Amino acid sequence: MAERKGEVSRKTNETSVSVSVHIDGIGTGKISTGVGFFDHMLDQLCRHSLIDMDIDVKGDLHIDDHHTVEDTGIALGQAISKALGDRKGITRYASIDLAMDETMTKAAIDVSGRPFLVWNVNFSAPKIGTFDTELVREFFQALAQNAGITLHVLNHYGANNHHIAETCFKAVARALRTATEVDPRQANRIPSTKGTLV
Ligand SMILES: [Mn+2]
Repeated sequence: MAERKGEVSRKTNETSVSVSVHIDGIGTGKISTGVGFFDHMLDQLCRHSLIDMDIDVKGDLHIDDHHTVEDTGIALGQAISKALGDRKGITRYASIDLAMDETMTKAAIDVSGRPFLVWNVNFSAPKIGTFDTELVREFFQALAQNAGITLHVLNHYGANNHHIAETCFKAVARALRTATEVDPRQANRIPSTKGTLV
């Protein structure tokens, strides 16, 4: 199997984003978006998916974090889709209920080629520090759309908004890890009766 790596550079009037990923990595990389809390969340995504990620973003943070977060999701999704290629051999489906202190969040993924986000997560405050909590959904919407994955995220319960956000990233990371891993029982086959996942 060819190395599952993908690179994307995307430049607009609002942001300049470069992303490279290696699906079969060990969860290391250099992540810098200029938004501290978002870097912390992307570090979780990288570490727990075991997908190596280098992410460098220069965005119009003098306006707010919105364009930076959304465009990172777009470029990261595109890089993952490129790295997966024809998606041959992947496990395809995965889900996890992820606990962190008082919070529990489910992520369920189908690496289907069909972009879809179901988002059932509510925050009790508009901000975590200076970060807008509504941007968590914006990120995953952009990621699902551009990676070509069906993604459901459900927060069962939780009190602390930092924990609620962090469990979303960690749960998606763990589900993405399993769903994109090669299944040795069907390593040379597209996991679809239709014969294609792109
Ligand atoms: Mn944290």
